[in-house]
Amino acid sequence: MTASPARRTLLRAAAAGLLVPALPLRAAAPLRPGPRDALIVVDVQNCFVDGGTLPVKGGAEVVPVINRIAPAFANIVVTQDWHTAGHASFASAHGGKKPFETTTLRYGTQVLWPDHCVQGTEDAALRGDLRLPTAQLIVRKGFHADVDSYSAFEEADRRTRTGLAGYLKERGVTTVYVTGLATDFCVAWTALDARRLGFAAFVVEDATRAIDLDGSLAAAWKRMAAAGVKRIRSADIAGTAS
Ligand code: VGL
Ligand code: ZN
Repeated sequence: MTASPARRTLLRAAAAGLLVPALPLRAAAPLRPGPRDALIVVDVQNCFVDGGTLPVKGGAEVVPVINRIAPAFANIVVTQDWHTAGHASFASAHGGKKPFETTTLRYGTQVLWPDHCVQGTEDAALRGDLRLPTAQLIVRKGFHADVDSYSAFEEADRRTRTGLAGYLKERGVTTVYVTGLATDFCVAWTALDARRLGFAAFVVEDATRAIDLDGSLAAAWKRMAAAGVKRIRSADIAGTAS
């Protein structure tokens, strides 16, 4: 049987790769974290949820998602934003400046924030409903009075390391799954530094929420995509469906 002209056109288009199936033929294989994978839970603290000093919209909603995926990971690292009182990232430390304005510090442009996550306060405590009994390390960051640190790996001066890369490498970790708050600041900087320091990096989108200052969320996703950070959802991780 010879193909009709219409069918021939269709076959040619298919051969040229012009026909995109309406639905994916199958879902991507589920991700199965193993001994070389680590979950990083960024800044899930009272300060970043409603009632805290720098609340991220929907911030508390990441907790059940993180609790659900955590049992899939043999390695879990938690971070805590941990500022001195009067920290250089606080607007209140710069006469005349208001939160969410910027200033120039020794190392470059710094967004100024409300006073938040001050060391030892209840505001800086991890959320009480986080269930991470197998977490092995808490990295505190932003504790140098004159340097901020969004990233869990390196402070904003881009010189001072937290030691996390060495810790992970020494333990054979090659891939990090980043979750927590906020997508466009501490999560993004952590994922970008992970890539720069030689790790594969996933961001679990539904386990994050953003501040989104002047388009910062879209900009962060763009930078992450360019750096090879993969954007996934918790349901992509095997055995963690809600
Ligand atoms: C963060 C702003 C200031 C964050 C921390 O955890 O994303 N954002 N400090
Ligand atoms: Zn901070």
